[in-house]
Amino acid sequence: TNAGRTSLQEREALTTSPLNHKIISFMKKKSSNLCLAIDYTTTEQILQMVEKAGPFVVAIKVHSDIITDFSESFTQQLVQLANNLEFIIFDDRKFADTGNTTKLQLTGPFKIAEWADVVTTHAVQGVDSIVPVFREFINNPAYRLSGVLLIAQLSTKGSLTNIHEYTKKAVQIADENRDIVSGFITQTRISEFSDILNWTPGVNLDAKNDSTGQQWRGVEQAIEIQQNDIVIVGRGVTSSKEPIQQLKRYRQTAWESLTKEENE
Ligand code: 6AU
Repeated sequence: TNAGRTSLQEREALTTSPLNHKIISFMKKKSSNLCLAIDYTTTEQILQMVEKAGPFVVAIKVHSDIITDFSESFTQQLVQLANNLEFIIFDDRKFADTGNTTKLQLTGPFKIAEWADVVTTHAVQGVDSIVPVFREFINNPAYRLSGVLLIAQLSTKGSLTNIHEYTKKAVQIADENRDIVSGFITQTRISEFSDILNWTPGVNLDAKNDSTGQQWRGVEQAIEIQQNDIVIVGRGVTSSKEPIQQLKRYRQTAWESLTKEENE
């Protein structure tokens, strides 16, 4: 059930993050709480999928470091599509190093801070190596980067984020820095602050796991029971023979789950 869930309207009123305002406006406009993870390795494959999928999602997630022909022309086209089709660009870089190294990675050959709206960071390196670095980029209008998603829980089997107080400590970093941490990567809702959005990977309607540690569950579990906001779907769509048909199926199921209580 969705009992206790803060409605999208309430969240919109609570959040001060311009990024979350943008995301929530896309959610309402598109009736979608879906982020598509496109883990293809060529720019042509990715851009073709983005053109078709863009209208149905609020975010497109890529891994810039798996793209074999990554180029500035690719990110220019991606930005243009994001502006036209109204989705946010998410580079799932998972930073986890000293603040200085993170800074160099954000501006390095991929120039991530210039084209990504949001990136992921681990919490393992500690608050002082995360917050000041991202704040510098996010507050600088020369960069597109406008928020960070903190990894509080991983979807993988045996993940060490389950150990002791790891998640609790990660949540504390986010709660105290909500001007830059706009969301979590998590399996279940973990913060009392309703302005932080909960993005959840590990969703597949037809399979339970892959051969390398990924664990999937359905949309009802992820949204209604575990109280997440945004579903991140990858291979459930991208490995399918009819990806856009599947995308529409995930979008409808996820949106119905999110808005169930409001519609009852
Ligand atoms: O549905 P899949 O397994 O094909 O794709 C899931 C996507 C992949 C992962 O790199 C990513 O989500 N992911 C993350 C993220 C988003 O940070 C964290 C996690 O715990 N599990 C996970 O699968 O692109």
